[in-house]
Amino acid sequence: MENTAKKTVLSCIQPSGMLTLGNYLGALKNWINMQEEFDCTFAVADLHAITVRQEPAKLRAQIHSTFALLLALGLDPERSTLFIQSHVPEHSQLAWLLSCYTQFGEMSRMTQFKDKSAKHADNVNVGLFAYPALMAADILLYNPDFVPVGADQKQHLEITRDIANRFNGIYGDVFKIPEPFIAKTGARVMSLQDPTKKMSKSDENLNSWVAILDTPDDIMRKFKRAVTDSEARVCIGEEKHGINNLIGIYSAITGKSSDAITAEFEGKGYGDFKMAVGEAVVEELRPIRERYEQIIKDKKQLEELYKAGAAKAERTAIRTLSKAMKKVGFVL
Ligand code: ATP
Ligand code: LTN
Repeated sequence: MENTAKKTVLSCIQPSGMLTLGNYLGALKNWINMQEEFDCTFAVADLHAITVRQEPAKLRAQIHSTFALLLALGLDPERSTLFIQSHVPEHSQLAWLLSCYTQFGEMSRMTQFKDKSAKHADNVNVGLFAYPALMAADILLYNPDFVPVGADQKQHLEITRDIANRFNGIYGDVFKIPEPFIAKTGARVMSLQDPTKKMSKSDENLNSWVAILDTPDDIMRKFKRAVTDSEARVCIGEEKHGINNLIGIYSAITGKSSDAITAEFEGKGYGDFKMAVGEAVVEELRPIRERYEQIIKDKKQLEELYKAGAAKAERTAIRTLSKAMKKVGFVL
């Protein structure tokens, strides 16, 4: 039974490629922990993914695989609501409403829009610009208390709060004002090849990032090749970006402090340390990959789960959308 006393959580992830160790440590691992304490709703944000050009067959496969991965990670469809964004049309409908309460000027300040329009200069479409209104709709439909995201999404959370406050200011209390929830550990995993940049699945250097579904051999090879420095001492240091990053990853997985890690590798070389980090990552990801391989095989079961998830999500979404539409003056 649903426990109405529990605080609520909502988050989404785009199906825009292979999810990385950065996505896992920065976002997804938190989702799993939050299931214990909160009433959670998580979605695959496929509508957001088409703000950059996607190949249809590939997009379809990625939506399936991202949903399967959420299950493999341990998100439980009995306990949490798991669905695919485009299956709940209220997201697009509320996004349109909210876009009429969002100013061109405030939208123009979004740094993700600036970054992505520079990266995709041949396709600076209106959807890419209006992206935060859709994200605000994703959130406000479910009245969550908390929205767990990586640090890069904070600005989108702030605009969501501004839009909600503006709407409530005109029409009364329609939307709950959500709080961002940003993890302390693993919030920023860096590239293994250039540890001054964040680990990103869109990085062309395949050795720079680890996919959650990489094989143990691939993971070990990438860690063995990870860029470090010439000091050969495993400790945090201002200029030791590579080692700092490896310590951060090892710490996020094992729960050990950086001092404990330094003590553990005293007198040992970087080679040993890289092997240990690689092995810790392999063991952390192994059960996820094994479960994923089972889950992705059963398309029928997957379909049943995402359909049931959408039906459950839509019950809440319809309620919020109707309330907002009524307030604006639509005939329902
Ligand atoms: P890209 O790497 O293609 O720029 P992305 O992985 O940053 O995309 P999303 O898939 O939208 O973009 O990210 C999903 C979540 O993972 C977000 O909450 C984001 O903050 C988090 N995240 C992404 N990369 C990292 C990273 N290197 N370290 C920590 N968290 C990350
Ligand atoms: N923009 C987010 C993905 C996203 C999201 C959301 C996150 C879409 N809708 C609603 C939290 C809540 C991203 O790029 N990580």
